[in-house]
Amino acid sequence: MAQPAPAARLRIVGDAIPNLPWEAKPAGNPDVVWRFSGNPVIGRRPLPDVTGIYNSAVVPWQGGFIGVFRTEYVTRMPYLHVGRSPDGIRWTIEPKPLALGGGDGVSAFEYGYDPRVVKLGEWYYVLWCNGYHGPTIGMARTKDFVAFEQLENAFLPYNRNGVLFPRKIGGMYVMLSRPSDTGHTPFGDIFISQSPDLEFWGRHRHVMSKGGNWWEGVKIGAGPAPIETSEGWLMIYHGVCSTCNGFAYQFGAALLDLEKPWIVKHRCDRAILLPEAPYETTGLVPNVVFPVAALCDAPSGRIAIYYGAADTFCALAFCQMDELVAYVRAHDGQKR
Ligand code: BMA
Repeated sequence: MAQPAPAARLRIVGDAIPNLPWEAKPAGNPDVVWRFSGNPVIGRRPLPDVTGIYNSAVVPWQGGFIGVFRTEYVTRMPYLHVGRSPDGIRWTIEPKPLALGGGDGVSAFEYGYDPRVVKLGEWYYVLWCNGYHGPTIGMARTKDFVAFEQLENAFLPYNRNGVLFPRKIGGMYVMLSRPSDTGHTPFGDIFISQSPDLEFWGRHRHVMSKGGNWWEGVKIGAGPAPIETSEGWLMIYHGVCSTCNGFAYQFGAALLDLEKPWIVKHRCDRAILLPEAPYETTGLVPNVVFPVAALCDAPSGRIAIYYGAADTFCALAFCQMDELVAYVRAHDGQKR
């Protein structure tokens, strides 16, 4: 199969994050994504009555970092807590869940997990898997990470992995998601929807199917907010396969068309991070790496990926944008 021509000089749209948590790739490491040597950044039993904090979203904030963290209690119910860090590595997590106000109360909050945080204009939008007669996509917005105004749920149940693009496209807000059912089932393609106002969503289109490759044969779900580059939107996602010991989760990567992001330009045929480290293979759910946030220092192309490990820990991995984009193009399996 003919390989695409090498990318011209890559342009990344985004801010500078000079204090991005970062560690250079260890000499001799052949992989395109590498782990932080200080992992996990949040370990077991981080708060009283909490089994673990994982699958959590981080953004730069006032010279440091802030985030919304999936905090799982000893009841095994997940809630959302705000956390703060001077360096993106040492975290102080608030002991109580964030308080949602606003709305008419109908969207409710039964439980919340797998948050994403996206800055769009003056607001930080928080999306999460919201318990509302089954999982759907909950949304709130904040300017200060103290007061959170809850918005309407984006979709009917059941849906997971709601991920907002960091800018409007064609004048519309755009969200990736995975229509689902009530359980952990083989039901899992990525779709895209558009909205003029972040309340009414339509123009639902298919983006990518599960099963492009064995490692993502069961389901796929969008991870961090896509990053805009001259080669398209970089979408890091999770791909799930079935083993004789249950599901295993790994990272995948694809490039979506800039103006029509339901068109997949390139899709990497192999996983870019697999569960291998002890904190990824041992925990409440073994063999899970689940990417949730990717901070990119646009001038240097350095990317720090926050991911959940084994449904127990928060961990960090790194990659370099130009290297990752070249890797995705070089290993495009042509599956969509
Ligand atoms: C998914 C979600 C994630 C979790 C993963 C592995 O369905 O519940 O939060 O990390 O399963 O258990």
